[in-house]
Amino acid sequence: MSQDNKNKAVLILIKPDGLKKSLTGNILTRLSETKLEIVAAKMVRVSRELAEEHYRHLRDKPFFPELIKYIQGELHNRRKVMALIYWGEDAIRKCRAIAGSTNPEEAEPTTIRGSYGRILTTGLYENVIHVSSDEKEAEREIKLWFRPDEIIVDLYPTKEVVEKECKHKVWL
Ligand code: DAT
Ligand code: MG
Repeated sequence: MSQDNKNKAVLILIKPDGLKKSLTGNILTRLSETKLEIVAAKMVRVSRELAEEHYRHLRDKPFFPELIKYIQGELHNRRKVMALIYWGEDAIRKCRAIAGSTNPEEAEPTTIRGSYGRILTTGLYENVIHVSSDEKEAEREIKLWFRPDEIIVDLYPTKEVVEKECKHKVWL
């Protein structure tokens, strides 16, 4: 199963600036041009741990502390992101093409980042969405943001565990 999924899954995050600017519909419409399938979606309140793990490859960069604040919504007073998994042939390349370059000033004007991104006076790129950069990162990020039962297809191998005395909420 997982081999069939090679290069097929990608994590998308609509970042707090995208939500604040009411761009959700717009972004989903742009991404629908890819003809990929949405196989998971949710709103997430991003913890510091999740933020730091997600951006761990950038932890030595001078902009890292601000990047963590950004993805946690502290720069936009919107403490949430929308997380989605798109699935289908060549998903990463297709989504990154529509997202545009990391630097919004260098991104093609017709891309999502080129249209809606900006550079803060501090130098941080405020670029509206996250798209996994390659297959390895996609797998790492998807496993970080989603549990297997939140995804409607089997992307990666799973195992069953029985958790005893694990407290969780159920509907009253
Ligand atoms: P991408 O999001 O295109 O995969 P990345 O993983 O290298 O790019 O960086 C993650 C985020 O960090 C990026 O979306 C915006 C910010 N960022 C990256 N490089 C930056 C830089 N040189 N200056 C300011 N912000 C940067
Ligand atoms: Mg990246």
